[in-house]
Amino acid sequence: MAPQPHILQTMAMPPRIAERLGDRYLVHRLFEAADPAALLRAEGAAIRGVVTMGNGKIDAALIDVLPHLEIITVLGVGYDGVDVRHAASKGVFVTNTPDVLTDEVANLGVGLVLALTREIPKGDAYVREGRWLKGDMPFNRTIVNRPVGVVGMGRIGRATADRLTALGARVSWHGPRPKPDVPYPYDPDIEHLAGVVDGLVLCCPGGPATRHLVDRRVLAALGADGWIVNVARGTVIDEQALVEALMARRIWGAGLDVFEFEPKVPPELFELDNVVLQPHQASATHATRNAMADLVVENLDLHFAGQPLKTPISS
Ligand code: 8YV
Repeated sequence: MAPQPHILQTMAMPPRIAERLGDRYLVHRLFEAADPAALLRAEGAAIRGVVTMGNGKIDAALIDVLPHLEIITVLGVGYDGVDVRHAASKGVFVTNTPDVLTDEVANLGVGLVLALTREIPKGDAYVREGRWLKGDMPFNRTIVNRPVGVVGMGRIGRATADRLTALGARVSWHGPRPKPDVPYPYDPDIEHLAGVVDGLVLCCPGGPATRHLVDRRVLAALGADGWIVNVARGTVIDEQALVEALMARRIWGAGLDVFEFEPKVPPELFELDNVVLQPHQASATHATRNAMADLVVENLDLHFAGQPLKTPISS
């Protein structure tokens, strides 16, 4: 029998991963190691595969202490934590989990748009606290027939745009380049887009190319009636600028599933009634996380069987 390939699991993950990796792999759990550096010294040369999460950091230094590494698998569609170029330079494959989470992430994004504009958490508190007995809750905002901007028109952006359209919004979008198959109007300038829509929904990849894409200028263009929803990466927004704009009511509200320094969330946000917060939950349903785990395992199995990968990332 061929020896079991050694796999390094860098972060805590749903039990499905451990169950599915079963007895075919020898899994080393870096996140549980009392001395991670000692684990890497002892086992580094044996490791052939890495399993990490979308927000997991696999940098050049880690890749370099794993001289026989062949594949990095990311449980997530975003792989901004992985130094893909360095991996490629060492002949290491990288895979992610696209498609299986698209609908789920788009659903949460649209859920945040509705929770924010229709003030669902506020309404819940209004009922629980008995305030309804004293009078009706004030009216809230609509997206029906209103302009909404989607930033990033990959799979998740497109699914989000389609859902917003079904709900009655008039969608236009921004990304690095126009796409001929997208039926929504394209705006090459995010600051301009922010100035003509009620709100922006961020669905783009993270990483250096989109770091602080939403900066003070974009927030100023959104204006005091504008809102923003982020299911992309916390790094896409200048978080400090966002907090200041929300506190000063220079923008109307924000629905945030992701943050710049997760799981740390700026405490100022906890005091604000114009934000809806989520702990990076967009793909986190049982069914979708199981499908993501299965895709990670499928890619590993294919690789170690000498077959082409199902969802490779090309750097
Ligand atoms: C997960 C994500 O929260 O897919 C992504 O890029 O951010 C989320 O689906 C994360 O990857 C945990 O695995």
